[in-house]
Amino acid sequence: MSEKKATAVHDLRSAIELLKNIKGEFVSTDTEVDPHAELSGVYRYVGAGGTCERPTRKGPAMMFNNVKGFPGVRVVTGLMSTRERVGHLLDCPPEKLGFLLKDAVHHAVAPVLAEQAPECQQVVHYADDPAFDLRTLLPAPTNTEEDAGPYFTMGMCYASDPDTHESDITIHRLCIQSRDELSMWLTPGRHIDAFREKAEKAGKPLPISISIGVDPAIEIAACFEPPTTPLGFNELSIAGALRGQPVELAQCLTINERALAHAEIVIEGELLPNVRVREDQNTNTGKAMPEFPGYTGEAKAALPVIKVKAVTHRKNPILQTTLGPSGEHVSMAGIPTEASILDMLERAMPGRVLNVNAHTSGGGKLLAVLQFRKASPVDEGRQRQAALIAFSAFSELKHVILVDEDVDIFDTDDILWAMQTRYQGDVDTVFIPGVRCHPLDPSQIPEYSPSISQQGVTCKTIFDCTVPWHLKADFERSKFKKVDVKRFLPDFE
Ligand SMILES: [Mn+2]
Repeated sequence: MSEKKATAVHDLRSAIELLKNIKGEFVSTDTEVDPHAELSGVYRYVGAGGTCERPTRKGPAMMFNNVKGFPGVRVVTGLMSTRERVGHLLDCPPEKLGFLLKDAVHHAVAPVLAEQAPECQQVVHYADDPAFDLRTLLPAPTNTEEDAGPYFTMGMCYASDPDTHESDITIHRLCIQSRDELSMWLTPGRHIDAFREKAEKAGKPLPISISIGVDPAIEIAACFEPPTTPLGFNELSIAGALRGQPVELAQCLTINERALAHAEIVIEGELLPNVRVREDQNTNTGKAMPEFPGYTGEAKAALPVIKVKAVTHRKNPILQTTLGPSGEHVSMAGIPTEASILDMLERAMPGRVLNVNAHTSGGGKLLAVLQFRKASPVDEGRQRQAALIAFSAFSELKHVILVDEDVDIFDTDDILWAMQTRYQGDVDTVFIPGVRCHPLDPSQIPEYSPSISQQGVTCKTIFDCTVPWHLKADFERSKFKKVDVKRFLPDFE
């Protein structure tokens, strides 16, 4: 589907090269940009999309070649901010990406230690050097004027169970707190938090590496969650399956942990036991950074701290970043969500659910649209069972919209058409109140609804926009003649 094969992609630079060869997928600027609020402000207009404040749009990935105060470090953002671009990067039709990832989970290829000297260690900065300062070394963007500080938003955090040595990779929000400290927010239940708690109970620090700027296959694989990837499942093995070759790791220089050998930048550090910081201690803004639901998250009062021991990087490194509410989050969170739902549904009721879209409006987490084919009278009602299974496959899902096989689930107009003509609110809405969901949805608070006992609890809801089986004949779409448009417009695609 692309002029250059995505299988040649093995790191950030080869991914960027691929995009440069596809019309409309990549732009860059040499104009100086301030990483404080300006860089994200620019990309909001250029290509963020997603749940960002309007005006925004679906647009190209963007490289900033001239970052104010940071000569020698470029910043790239929006690499995966459209589903079409992810399709190019993984060499897969956009509507089939969920299936691609589902299959990759079942063909896991474990990572290996790189044989050559790792590219990510071409340049080394040790934190015990008095001149070391994260704040002047790396242009982590402050995404809006009211953020708690500069954030690494695309850090692949890699840590291991202190007892079993099983490893996990996840993306977490990391705020620079001082010359050698980062705060880390771990949503409850995340696997690295389980490792951290174990180490903390033993009074020990937990080694952690943060790899920034890697193959997009790794960035998407890192976003899988249980039950698809249970505790102990190294998500790097999914990236290995996607590329047909193992992800290469590098032994860190100052900690007993590994990092991604082809990363642009690696931060080595330790999660300290029994140390907490207030996320906005340096700015007192009360806010953290823009998050996937389209709102700026509140600064947390007490977060674990990473004491940084070294930063290593490639020559002329590229710092990769993302906007929390952008379409990039939808790709990274949503496509693994689709894979998880498809996987469980295929085992539970093969052939009924044709496809799933973890829709942009929910950041890839809150809303899933299921395309269901009723094949016989007893399939009536099974579409709602499919929705219940989707909630089980991905616990942060809040809403499921069910549509029939003749509705395009990647076309919001078509989804809403189904809701207008194949849905009656009083009989087609199923409420499941009092279920825990994702804490970043601001409506999930007791002040909002008497059925919400605590922040993060919600009313999960099924919107059944499928035609009841016995009425199917009354709901055929108008049948236009099938014609060859190229006879009339030769350039038509
Ligand atoms: Mn995990």
